[in-house]
Amino acid sequence: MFETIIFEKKDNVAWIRFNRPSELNSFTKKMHKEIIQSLKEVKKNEQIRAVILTGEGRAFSAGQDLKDVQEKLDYGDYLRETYNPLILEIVSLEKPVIAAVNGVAAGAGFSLALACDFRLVSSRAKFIEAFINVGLVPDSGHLFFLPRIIGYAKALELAALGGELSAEEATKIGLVTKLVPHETFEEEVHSFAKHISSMPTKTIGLIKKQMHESFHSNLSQMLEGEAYAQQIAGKTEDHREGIAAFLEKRKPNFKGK
Ligand code: T3D
Repeated sequence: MFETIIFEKKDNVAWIRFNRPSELNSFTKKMHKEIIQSLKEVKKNEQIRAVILTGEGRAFSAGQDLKDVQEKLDYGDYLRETYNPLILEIVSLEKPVIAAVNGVAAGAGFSLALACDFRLVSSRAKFIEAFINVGLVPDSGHLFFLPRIIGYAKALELAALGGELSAEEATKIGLVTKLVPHETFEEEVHSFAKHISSMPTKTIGLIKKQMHESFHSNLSQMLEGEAYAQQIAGKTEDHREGIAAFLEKRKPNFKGK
């Protein structure tokens, strides 16, 4: 069905695998369309309670396909048409999105990992600030997420001066949810996602939404935002199940609704 990605579902978890390994999963227009289409499927399918983005072969993604870029006249228009909708699709999805960074993540590949909610990182992965090497500004939300995740000083240093981070360095500066030995990467990613997908995922979606709101809200607006989200969470089956399980001294069985 898809040409540039593999889309699979297993145990309430969707896997979106970038599938252009000989070009290190660099992004083309077609790939953007297919990733967005699969994320829309994740959004509407109630059985899917978490999604993993990862790469086939040795890379997560080397960013924009540089062979594709030559013919483009206006990069701004291209971003508006491709990367920007993709990043907004990830951020607005009220389900946990996991970047399983299996190998190199460069340029917009790095940006995509930043836009995800959690980053599980193989010991073989590295993050490369490729933009400045080709005279470009980091895009696809890079300048939004990086300072928020690791702080302004380090983010500016990386974005403006370039360079790369090993998986260990990225872990030290707080970029990584979990560093995983490459040999057991796939299993550990799946078990992490399976665990998240058994949590009150509707509430995780609400938390994610409110946390993004916090970036452009004052305290009063956030207090109201939290009250609004709590109103919804308080009416979920998962909340009732959580209370019942506590009182009955058993493990809760959450359904994500
Ligand atoms: O509007 C806009 O379009 C602007 C948006 C820009 C967003 C961006 O992402 S800008 C940054 C683009 N990305 C890069 O500049 C990274 C380019 N790639 C590299 O620097 C290196 O490939 C890596 C450091 C990521 C990995 O190096 P290495 O030595 O492990 O692999 P390699 O030999 O360089 O690459 C293997 C193959 O993948 C090779 O093809 P070949 O020679 O075997 O036929 C190489 O050409 C291809 N490849 C790697 N990256 C890209 C790519 N092909 C197209 N586009 C790529 N980005």
